[in-house]
Amino acid sequence: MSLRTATVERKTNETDIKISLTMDQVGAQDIDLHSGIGFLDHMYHALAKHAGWSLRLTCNGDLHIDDHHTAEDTAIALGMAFKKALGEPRGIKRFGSAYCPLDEALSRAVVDISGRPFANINLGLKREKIGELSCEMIPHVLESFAQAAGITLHVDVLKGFNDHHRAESAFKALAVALKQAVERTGSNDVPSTKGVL
Ligand SMILES: [Mn+2]
Repeated sequence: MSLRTATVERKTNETDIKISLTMDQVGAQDIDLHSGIGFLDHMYHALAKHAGWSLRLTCNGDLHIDDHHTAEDTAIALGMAFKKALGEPRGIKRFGSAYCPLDEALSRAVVDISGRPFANINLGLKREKIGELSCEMIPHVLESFAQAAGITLHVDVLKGFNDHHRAESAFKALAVALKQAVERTGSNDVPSTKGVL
């Protein structure tokens, strides 16, 4: 079985991003995140940790403007890395779903490694920002990831008073759902009635 790993470099006038992602980590996970936005690093850390990934990310973005390009572009680059690491989706479970709580908050994530990008994200955040990350960017990060990864993604925060908890439980649920969806079945089958994804 080959190790599913990818590196992505994505440079625009707004951001300069380098990512390395390993899905099938053997031994201790190596997670090192420097997006320039602390709370975004915290969310990507939760995602990597609970998906079982090793993930290194650096971003030199135009944070003197605001957080928008950095949040969006790191999510796109991460989605690209996910897709590249996964390669042709053969011999995987394809579907994944998970509920994750964080204290009073509870989130549900459902994924389909479908090859058809779609996201429906309902986080119900009420603050303007968490740390230096605008709350409006948090669902957009998940949408951008799904778009670039070519996956169908539904994420709903079902309960929770604290916005930090709501967001973090959503990323944890996504992590667990993704881990399940990319799990190897031991076959070499394309998990689709169409024979192609
Ligand atoms: Mn936290």
